[in-house]
Amino acid sequence: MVQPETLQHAANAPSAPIIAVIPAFNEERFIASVVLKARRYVDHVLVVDDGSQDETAWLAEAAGAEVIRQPNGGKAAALNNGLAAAQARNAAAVVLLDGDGQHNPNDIPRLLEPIQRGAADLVVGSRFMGLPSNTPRWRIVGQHALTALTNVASGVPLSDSQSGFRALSRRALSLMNFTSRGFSVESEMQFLLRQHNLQALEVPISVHYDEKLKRNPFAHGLQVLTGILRLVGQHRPLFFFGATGVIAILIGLALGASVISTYNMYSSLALGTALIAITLCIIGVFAIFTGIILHTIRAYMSER
Ligand SMILES: Nc1nc2c(ncn2[C@@H]2O[C@H](COP(=O)(O)OP(=O)(O)OP(=O)(O)O)[C@@H](O)[C@H]2O)c(=O)[nH]1
Ligand SMILES: [Mg+2]
Repeated sequence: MVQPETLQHAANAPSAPIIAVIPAFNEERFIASVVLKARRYVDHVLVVDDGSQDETAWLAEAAGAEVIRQPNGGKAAALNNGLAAAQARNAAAVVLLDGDGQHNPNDIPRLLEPIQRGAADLVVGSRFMGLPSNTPRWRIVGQHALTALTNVASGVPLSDSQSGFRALSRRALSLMNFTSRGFSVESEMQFLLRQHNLQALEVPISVHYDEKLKRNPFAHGLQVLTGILRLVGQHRPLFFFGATGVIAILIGLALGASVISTYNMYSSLALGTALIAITLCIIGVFAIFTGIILHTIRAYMSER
């Protein structure tokens, strides 16, 4: 049964509501309790269900959520539509949380607080700020690796770049539109923070990993990794192509030096190595020029 104070909270919803957006795909075991608990802290809950084959949508609605149904397009597409719907409903702030029970809705006020006092545009619930959790150790290693890569690539440091439990200000809501497909969407937010000069903060959250694995963790990690590389090319081409070019040139020069020293010692030319060295230097120069051109185009487009 829906708690009376929950209904009262919804009835008193202000004209600019706080909205929770929950992407959910085949989450019938958890979605109703996540929605009910979230409703204690927000004015409206939007569940984005794209083609679940179970009772996710029905249960979410029965628990008091508005359900957006769409063809399956992955988590990023679900979030894009959920955030657009929240914006259309004039949201003052949005909380993103997962529908699989890993996030604790009781943490929602802690995420919203910095937004409500105007201290941040994006608040990330970090699993690595001291609160206890039963995250398996190997997952922690993977999460730290992806966080380190996202931090270096985006230039925005966070302790947990992969957490899906987040709160967004109205300003962030208007600027977050993801081009990622699937699970690199959290990393993309970090690139967008930098692009739009948004302020980020982290607060501690607890998480629960009691369920068995849903997908191959290596395939999942690889998908996020390729997503991050794509984002670097899109958002920081000078960094991406420039660094690649410099590395290629340095390797080419090292090989070239070894060709010269071999020639000086034995008077014999290592033709194969020399060709590789020259090719690497040419590729390096091209990469740097590509980075400069893409960077210039990007700067020109963002000025318009
Ligand atoms: N609408 C929608 N939701 C999705 C899709 N894929 C994942 N989700 C939801 O996004 C949330 C996070 O997805 P998970 O599969 O739990 O990803 P994760 O938490 O990184 O991985 P685990 O640690 O294995 O749980 C959950 O609520 C999922 O139901 C999708 O294609 N469409
Ligand atoms: Mg999950």
